[in-house]
Amino acid sequence: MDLIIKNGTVVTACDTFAADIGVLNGRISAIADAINADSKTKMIDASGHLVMPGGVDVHTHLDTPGLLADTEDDFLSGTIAAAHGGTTTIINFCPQIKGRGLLDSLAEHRSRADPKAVIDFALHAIVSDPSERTLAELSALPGEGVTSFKLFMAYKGDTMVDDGTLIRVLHEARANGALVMVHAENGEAVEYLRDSFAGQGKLSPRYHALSRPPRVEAEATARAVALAELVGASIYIVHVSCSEALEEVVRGRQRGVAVHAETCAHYLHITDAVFEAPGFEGGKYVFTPPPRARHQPKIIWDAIARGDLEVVSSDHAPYNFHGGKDIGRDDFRQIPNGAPGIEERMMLVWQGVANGDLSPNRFVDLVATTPARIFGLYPAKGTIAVGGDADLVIWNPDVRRRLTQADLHSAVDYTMFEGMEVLGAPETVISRGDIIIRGGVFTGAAGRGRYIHRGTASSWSRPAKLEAQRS
Ligand code: DUC
Ligand code: ZN
Ligand code: ZN
Repeated sequence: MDLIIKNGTVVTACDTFAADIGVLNGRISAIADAINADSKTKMIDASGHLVMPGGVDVHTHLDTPGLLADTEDDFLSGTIAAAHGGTTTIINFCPQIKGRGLLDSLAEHRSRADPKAVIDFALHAIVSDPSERTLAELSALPGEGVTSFKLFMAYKGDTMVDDGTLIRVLHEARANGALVMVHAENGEAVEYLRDSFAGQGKLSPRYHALSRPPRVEAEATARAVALAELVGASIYIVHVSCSEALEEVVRGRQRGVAVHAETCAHYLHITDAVFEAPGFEGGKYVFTPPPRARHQPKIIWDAIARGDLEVVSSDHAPYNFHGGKDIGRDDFRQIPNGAPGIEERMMLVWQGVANGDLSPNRFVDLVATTPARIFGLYPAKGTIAVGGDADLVIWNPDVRRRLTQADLHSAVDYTMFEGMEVLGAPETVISRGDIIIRGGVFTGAAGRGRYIHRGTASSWSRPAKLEAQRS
């Protein structure tokens, strides 16, 4: 064996047990009471620690050009930051380059990622220019390992698509075994509210939130679910932030629609109280959907504990505060939309375990197993099983850490969690058998991360009887 992790407590989405883990050629080759090393085998003593699957973050925006600014992290700084946080796989959104096709955009994005990524990565295709030519390319994407297509129901005049496009893409996705992901906000309603606040001279960051209230998210969520139902397709709602949208997800499932739904770590901790800070501080928290009212995080915590929300991702969209967000100091409409969190994500969700709201197994399910299953990465990723990739995080549940930008590894110049004390943090991170983080030090190399050719969803799908009725 190349590596043995001894004396740890193994935690998967279902089980917790004491075992040693043996690694050979990048894969888990043994899980047993006691595995003995020979003199050439590397050993890690995980006594007093938890050994969990490396995190799977299925919602990141590395190396992404934007209308107002480009994201700060490329695949090097972004994946190093992910690794420091315990994440060993990401799925990044591949933007459709204006005037170019999906396959072409994919090749371009790959060429930027391949030489830099330090952990394994896959891609989702954003469909923002739904010409006939673009739509004709959808069926070719699964052959490239891209089995999920993302559409925006907001951002009028930019990436927003109409219902007709959403229906066509759902149809193509169903035909090709792919999954449609939607940013669910009613873009027309957002435009109306933004214009009306701007017309009254209301231009500070809090109006970003006030122009995107929960009903805007809930209406689009209900519509997306209804359209998926009509087409007989599965759908994945990204970044659910509030009870109103959550209710629409649950209602759809009760009707038998195959609705997957994620939330993001910031909705568990950040509320619209951030807009009470003086000056332009609120600009740091301009992400979409926006920070919600103070009663909402508890609802989101309960939903991830119950399983109504199945995945917690980061939606890492890193724009600098200085020279980025502050372009919109005098007008919230000019603030680049998104925030960093790729490194903080797992520690933020672990606080639910620290507080007794989540079991360690539920934590693993939310941050690794279910995302891997929904997006066709399982069982190579997302669990600890013989034959799976040796992507592991050795977690110290007893360490206390104060989050601060100076200790984090994204290229962005702030964290939304500055000064927050967390209990529990990753100590050693292993990717395909390579120790890439040890004692807070990155020991991997640029370009060692591999592109993952994804399969289709391996989680629950439509019940066979319902499927038969519709075809
Ligand atoms: N939606 C995302 O998913 N990410 C960044 C910005 C946005 O609106
Ligand atoms: Zn979005
Ligand atoms: Zn996003």
